[in-house]
Amino acid sequence: MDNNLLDNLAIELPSWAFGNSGTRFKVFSTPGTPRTVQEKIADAATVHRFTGMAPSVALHIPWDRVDDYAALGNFAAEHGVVLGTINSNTFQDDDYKFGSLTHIDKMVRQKAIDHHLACIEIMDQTRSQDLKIWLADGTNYPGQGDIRGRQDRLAESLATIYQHIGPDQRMVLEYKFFEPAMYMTDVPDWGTSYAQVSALGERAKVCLDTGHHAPGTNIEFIVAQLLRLQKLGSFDFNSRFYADDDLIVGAADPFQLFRIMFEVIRGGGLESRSDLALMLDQCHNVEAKIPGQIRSVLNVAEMTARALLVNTDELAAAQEAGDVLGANEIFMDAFYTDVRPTMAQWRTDRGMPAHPMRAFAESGYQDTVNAARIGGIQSSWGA
Ligand code: PSV
Ligand code: MN
Repeated sequence: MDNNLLDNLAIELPSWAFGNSGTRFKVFSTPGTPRTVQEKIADAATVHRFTGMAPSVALHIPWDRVDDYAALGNFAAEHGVVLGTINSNTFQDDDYKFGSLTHIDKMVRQKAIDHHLACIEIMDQTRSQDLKIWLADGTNYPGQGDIRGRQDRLAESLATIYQHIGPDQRMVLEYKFFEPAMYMTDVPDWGTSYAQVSALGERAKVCLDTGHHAPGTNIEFIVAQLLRLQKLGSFDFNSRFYADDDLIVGAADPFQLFRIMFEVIRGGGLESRSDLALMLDQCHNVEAKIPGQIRSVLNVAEMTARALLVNTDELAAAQEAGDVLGANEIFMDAFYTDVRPTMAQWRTDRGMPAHPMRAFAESGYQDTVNAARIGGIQSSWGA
């Protein structure tokens, strides 16, 4: 495999990772938590400064609403990053209790559609490529809703939104098999997302959030299949032990991340012509947020570097020869290789700190923002 592909690795950071978050039991606050979207962008830019691999920041609307998005884009550029994916939010308004794009009431559906059109207008100003749609739509009890009717309404709503997606823009539809709806969700799996986006056109693709699968799901298979079909638009990376835990990517299962990155590379997802977007979608409930994001970027980079070590010629030969254990050993040899020293050198060669976690800790950035960000309301869910 081509080691230069590591130079193409770009990981988008979610603005909400820098705000406070928690479980339904408690949201803890942290010193230095951003109060504004500008402060979130400044923190994201800091992650990029220390890793060189996080050049863009995703926004969530309305959490990151501002009056002047072009000015926000300039602010980001001054900090060395760009604004990325615009995430819509139709899950925190009372009108959406029984759904948004699938709602039985046409007025509510229209309200949800209008929100997405407003997001597209923001994308025009921020020059964002992707509109990411995740819906909390679904039902809690068998019989509560007409599954088929909800699919039909979803298709109609998405088609209306898609008509407004510009030639340089894309729509990505994220799936999730549970939560907040517990009996069924309207976009539960990659098959449903694929069916819905395929009906729309080329610029509609699937978003794969690694935390949105049942335990034991072979996620790398889904990656391989969607890349093969040219329908994998983006990732929301995170890791999970139990449910949609939104923990640091690669923390729970580094081997799974390795396997996913192997298929990304195999499917051309790191080639310069690829438009596959790699994004984090995480919450840092108890750990420090900026180092949490640095760690996440490093985890993706390290598993990518390991996946690039797989000797694919030897692997293909072993596969062709039916050498089961030989093929497995080639794969595992790459996974077990510690790439941290070579990654440190790779960074030094590019004028980056060899050890980003250490360099950030020594930089004093956290102390500075802790002292500066006194007063105001810390960003959190819904703010
Ligand atoms: C839903 O669980 C999700 O993964 C979606 O991507 C949302 O936009 C994100 O979390 C933040 O709530
Ligand atoms: Mn997500």
